[in-house]
Amino acid sequence: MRIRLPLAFRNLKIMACKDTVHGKEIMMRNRYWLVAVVALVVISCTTPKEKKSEVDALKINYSIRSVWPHDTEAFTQGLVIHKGQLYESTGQNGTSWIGLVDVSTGKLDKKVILDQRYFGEGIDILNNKVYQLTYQEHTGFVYNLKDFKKIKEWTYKSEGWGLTNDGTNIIMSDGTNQLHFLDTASLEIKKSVSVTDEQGPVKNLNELEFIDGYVYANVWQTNLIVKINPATGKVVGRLDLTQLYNDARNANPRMDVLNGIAWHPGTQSLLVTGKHWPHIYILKIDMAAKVAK
Ligand SMILES: [Ca+2]
Repeated sequence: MRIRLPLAFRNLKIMACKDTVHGKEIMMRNRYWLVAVVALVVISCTTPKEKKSEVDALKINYSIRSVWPHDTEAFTQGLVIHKGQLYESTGQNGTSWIGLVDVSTGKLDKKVILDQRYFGEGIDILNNKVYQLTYQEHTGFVYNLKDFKKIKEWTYKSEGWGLTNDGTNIIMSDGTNQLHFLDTASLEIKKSVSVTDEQGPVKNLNELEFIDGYVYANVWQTNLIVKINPATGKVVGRLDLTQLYNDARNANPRMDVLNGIAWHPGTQSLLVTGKHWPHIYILKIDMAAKVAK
């Protein structure tokens, strides 16, 4: 790439080379100019690329419809709406529960309180049953939705992170870039899909939500929710919620990462929150896939 220096730079460079009396000074000046020219070349070559990468072709646009309160005591792991009611699961040993959320206060009517040896993770509701994962205990629980009585436990080899369903299968994340599709009766893994984007595997897939044929997953320790084609594992959209993270941090400096996605079919809204966040944000999002299925 040919770099054309500004006229002032070219003239100064010639002046420095003409000075043959103070040789040491010339060397120092030449070094300064070498640094300046290298810096100019670096800036000239990298700035356009950096600007280009800032524009995410997969960006999902959103707007905030409303803001609900959220319990800042809740170390949110799972969020799901079922028949118009909002349920939340929380984590950490000793504070892991499943509750029905009072959306006017954010407080949970606790239905399940896990023994403190379990670190609760994601939940999902399908066919009047509630499914719950634990983090590193390799154990999942199934409850009757009606009374939250435990009806089953199952085990799995991986860690347990997030849950959702596609109407037929339970879909599970485990902190890798894999989505596992479980049979609802046996809870055996029927198939797994590797999630990738332009850069390769997308690891740390966490809380999940199945919306209109796609799996949405928030990526742990980022402000991103990725939209995934479950048939191919390809990421077809990215929702950057840095603005909401900053808003939540300003309201509660003790807050933790983004976690918690629920779809409200009645209002076609996406509910998002995070661990110890003081708010649940109700979003309208652009539902169009950004690339072909
Ligand atoms: Ca969810």
